[in-house]
Amino acid sequence: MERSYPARDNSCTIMLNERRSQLLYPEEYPREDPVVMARRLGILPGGQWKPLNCHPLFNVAIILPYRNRQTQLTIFMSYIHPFLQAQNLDYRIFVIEQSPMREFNRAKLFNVGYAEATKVNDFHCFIFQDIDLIPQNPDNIYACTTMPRHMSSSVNTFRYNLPYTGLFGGAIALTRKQFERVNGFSNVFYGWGGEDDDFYSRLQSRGFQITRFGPDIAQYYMLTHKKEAPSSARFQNLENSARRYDTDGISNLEYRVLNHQLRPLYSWILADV
Ligand code: NGS
Repeated sequence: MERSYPARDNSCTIMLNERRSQLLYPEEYPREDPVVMARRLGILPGGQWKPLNCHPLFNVAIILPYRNRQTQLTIFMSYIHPFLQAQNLDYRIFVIEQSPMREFNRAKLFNVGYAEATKVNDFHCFIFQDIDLIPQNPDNIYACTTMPRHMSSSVNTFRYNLPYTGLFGGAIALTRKQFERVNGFSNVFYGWGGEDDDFYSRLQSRGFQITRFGPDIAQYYMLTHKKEAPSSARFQNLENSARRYDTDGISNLEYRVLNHQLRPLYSWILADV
């Protein structure tokens, strides 16, 4: 059964439908050769798409930090494009891969994604998310709201419960303005954990309230992987995080782009951070 909201002008409508049951097991989602899939779905090089028969209401950059998770990346891409197209968004997907050697820095890769995306388009909205998280409900719109939104508040690995109120990890949506207002993410969180808590306290310090959709809409399926060992520096970084809000973030972001390619399903950027 399909429902849609009427458009007064030629703005795109957002189709809401009942496809949930088909989407429950993303690991079994049919995978296709990327070139064939891009051609079939009309995706432009670099993973860009927009509806052609109406004016899209949202212009969104999806930023995915990445290292060494090829299978997850493949599953994510084959799943997410049809999902986003059903929402009639104008979107582009950026995969920001961290070069080897240093520990993974998820937050800094988000900052790099923001900086690189901003160079190529005036995106209104940014989704920052992990590639192991698959949105299960097609009504979970990949666009921005007036408040920063925690999108993945209901994940199967937590039995679809929110573990703590201040959790702002997994998948989040912020307008460019909201993101810039808090100076982006901290750059100092190398290794697992804490960077999302730091980001949440940045938002609070600037008076932002966050929002979440209901748990039925915010459902995600987490692709299985080995759990990382938490970083020992994370608590110390969190302790003095307030001192760094203005000086540590997109304001002092330094990195080198080692390589970049417009791949069929996403823009790939290899960065040394
Ligand atoms: C907290 C971490 C967050 C993390 C959250 C959920 O403990 O970075 O767990 O992690 N904070 C610290 O370590 C200070 S999860 O269970 O999803 O892997 O996002």
